[in-house]
Amino acid sequence: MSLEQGIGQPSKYVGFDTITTQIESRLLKRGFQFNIMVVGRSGLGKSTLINTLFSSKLTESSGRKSPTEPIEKTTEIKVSSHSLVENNVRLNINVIDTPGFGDQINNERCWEPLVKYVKEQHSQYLRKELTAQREKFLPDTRVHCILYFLSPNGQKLKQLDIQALKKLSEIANVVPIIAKSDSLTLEERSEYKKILQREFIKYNFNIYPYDSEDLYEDERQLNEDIKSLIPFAISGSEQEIQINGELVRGRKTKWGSMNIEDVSQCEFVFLRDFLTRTHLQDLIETTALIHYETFRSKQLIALKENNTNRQSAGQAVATAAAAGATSTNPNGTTQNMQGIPAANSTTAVRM
Ligand SMILES: Nc1nc2c(ncn2[C@@H]2O[C@H](COP(=O)(O)OP(=O)(O)OP(=O)(O)O)[C@@H](O)[C@H]2O)c(=O)[nH]1
Ligand SMILES: [Mg+2]
Repeated sequence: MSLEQGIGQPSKYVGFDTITTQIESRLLKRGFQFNIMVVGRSGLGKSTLINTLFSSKLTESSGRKSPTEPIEKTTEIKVSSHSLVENNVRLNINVIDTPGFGDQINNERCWEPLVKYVKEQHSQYLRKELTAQREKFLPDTRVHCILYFLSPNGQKLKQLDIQALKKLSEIANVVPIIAKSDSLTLEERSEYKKILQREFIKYNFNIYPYDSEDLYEDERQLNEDIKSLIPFAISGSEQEIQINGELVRGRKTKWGSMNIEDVSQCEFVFLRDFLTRTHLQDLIETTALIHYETFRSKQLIALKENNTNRQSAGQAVATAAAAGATSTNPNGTTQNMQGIPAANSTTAVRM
């Protein structure tokens, strides 16, 4: 059988070019899911930034309303779900707010619960995907983006941040940011940025966005521009203040006021545009096609190997039993129906 191929134009209008609108209306009906996690040391403004990013109150930050109020910390992984609508597009956002680390007596491996959380979401998705009668649209709780907060101290990375960044960037899209950048002068900020960019190269972190053969020239250029900006130097604020008679999101101090949306003062707007206007879909897609796919193939290969080992051990037991030897269980591990280890939920997750 031969297959002839050619590109041609139908002699009259057929209408399949409307497929893009058909896809769009279906997607609009379903809405989009975006899961974002904030990670970093205590008190760097994680909860505050999340509220600043999506212009609505999404998480409780510890910003005090009066000096008598105690400073509240985020003490466990908290997931909150929100639905935002803009021009008919519904974006469902899960914000994963995490306890700030670094202030315990022993900070060793304090990022582990976060790594475990990310992997658990992959594992849950895989188990749902493998059930015989799976849902039409699997609920997606996989972490699409991790905003990693770095202290505005102008120094090289500390051991804790090196290890956390290494571990997290292996399993998710990590975007580092310089928190509370209002505490740095513009010169300090640009110097600090260079130090951090050199550190990222030195430690070979897999920082998002990634190079890919599939990118068009303009996308490649955009990614290069973004990479030169990362880590974004940002400030957050939940309050609106008056600057030149206008109400803006900003911070008012004894020395003056700053408008966090003013790009000459901080890079918050670049971060927001990057997350929402240019890379939202890519963050979601990269999570599915790279991070989840890597997890999935590792799990399935391990499962296959396990089954092969079990079979050969079973055969050995049968042979031994036939020969009169005592039998032992060839595999001591507990597995569910598909053999995917159940997510071990010792992490406190409040939904
Ligand atoms: N100067 C300055 N202060 C900020 C900024 N963002 C937040 N803050 C203040 O820093 C304090 C801590 O903010 P949070 O958002 O609760 O910090 P967090 O990282 O969530 O803290 P933990 O949950 O304890 O880890 C609050 O008083 C905020 O008002 C910022 O960009 N600049
Ligand atoms: Mg917090």
